[in-house]
Amino acid sequence: MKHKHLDAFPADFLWGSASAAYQIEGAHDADGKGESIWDVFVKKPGTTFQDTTGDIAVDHYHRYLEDVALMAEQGLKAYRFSVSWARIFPNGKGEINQAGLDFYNALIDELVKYQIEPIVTIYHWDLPQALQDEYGGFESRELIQDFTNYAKVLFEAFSDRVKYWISLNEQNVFITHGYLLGLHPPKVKDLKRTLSANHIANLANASVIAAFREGNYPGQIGPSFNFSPIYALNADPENVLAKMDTEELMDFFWLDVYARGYYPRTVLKQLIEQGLMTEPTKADYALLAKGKPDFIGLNYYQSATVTKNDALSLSQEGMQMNHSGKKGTSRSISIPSVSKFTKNTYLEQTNWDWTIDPVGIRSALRTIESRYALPVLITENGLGEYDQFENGEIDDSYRIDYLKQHLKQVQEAITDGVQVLGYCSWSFTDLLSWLNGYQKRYGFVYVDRDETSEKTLNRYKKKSFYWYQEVIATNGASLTKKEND
Ligand code: BGP
Repeated sequence: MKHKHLDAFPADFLWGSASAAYQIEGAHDADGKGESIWDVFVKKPGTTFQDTTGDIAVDHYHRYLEDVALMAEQGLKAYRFSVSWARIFPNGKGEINQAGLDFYNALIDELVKYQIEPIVTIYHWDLPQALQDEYGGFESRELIQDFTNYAKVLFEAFSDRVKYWISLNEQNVFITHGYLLGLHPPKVKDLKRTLSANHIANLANASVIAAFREGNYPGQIGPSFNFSPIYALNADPENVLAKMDTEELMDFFWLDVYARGYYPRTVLKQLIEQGLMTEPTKADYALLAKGKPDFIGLNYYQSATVTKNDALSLSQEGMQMNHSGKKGTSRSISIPSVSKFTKNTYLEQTNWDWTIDPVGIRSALRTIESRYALPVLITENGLGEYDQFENGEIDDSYRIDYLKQHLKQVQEAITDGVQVLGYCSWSFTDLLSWLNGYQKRYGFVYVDRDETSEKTLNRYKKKSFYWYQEVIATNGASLTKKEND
């Protein structure tokens, strides 16, 4: 729909930015921290772009005061970060490492000092290696209790100052990349194991939310989901059906469980018939019912477009992801008997072949509203690009354009009637892009390092830093201001 006038952003809108522990902190073995599955995984040659690791990352662990001062200078209202489980419990459970709690307490205090709302992600992919070794991590139900105990420690320690919690970050990504595609730890490629680990992750997510409710902690909690709206290439009814099948499989397979407590029936039926899943038990359904979130965290980067696929098996060519930043080197996968992913000729792509689709964020917001009627906290959205540091300046006008187009669509969605609590860009400083090294930059703040050297790790404000500063100061009014006003 078209609006004559756009609603203003709510007065308490959380203008934020986001990060994750492994991607920024460094200090991988400092002050009693245990190893995570990422600490171990990245050391195997050939797993990441140019064998980059987060051992030092952008050294946020030692520079958080400087980073938070920059956030305050920009005027951020919220900062989303994750806690490294292995800093709190070096072995995943058992004895607490007080130094780990001290670090996050100090970070939270510093944010609160500047009236920046801390948004804490409890799990952003860095499982303690000890739990992977002991019982296979997400493949064992033992994980549910250990994850809940860890979360409770965070609730007890931080809920006097933290009002927004993210339970799991992108379960759909860490499970599919870790157990189906073999791209993330534990590097498994097995559909049945994927579905089993995924079910356990669902139960762990619900258990943590239930514990939050039982503890009567103030504030709100929900998972962050990597949501790609799915489009049919055209109005061929077979393609439209392929779109429905694909979104049930790729989006509602997770979102329905979070918000409704059960899997989409059509997907579950097929998986049970193929012997890939069993019907969850009554006890599992009871736990899932207790795990309803207060909001959905939306991580939005791109949409996807599909056509029907009559082929019953995977094509020999297989999927290929672009981790090098050489445009056009990715090859998308097809889902046997469901759909084939195809290029959307209306949309441009980044150098890493990610489709740029601002309207897609409005579609994602609208879908969450119409299907679940839950508020949304946008927990990630941003552009990974090469940045040039020239004469002490970084002109990232392309990032400004990307963020501006997306934020305008967020405002359209608010005007449509979607409840949007806030918007966190990805990311505040440049950081390690899991499999893509340091050259794929996302930040408002440039960090002087690359794949081969930590260099100075000095921070420099990009053009987008000042642009977002104005967006926040005007509560979004600058987004729709005429260029020559
Ligand atoms: C999301 C993750 C983030 C971040 C982002 C960008 O999936 O939650 O941690 O990495 O994507 O992705 P990438 O670093 O692969 O470009």
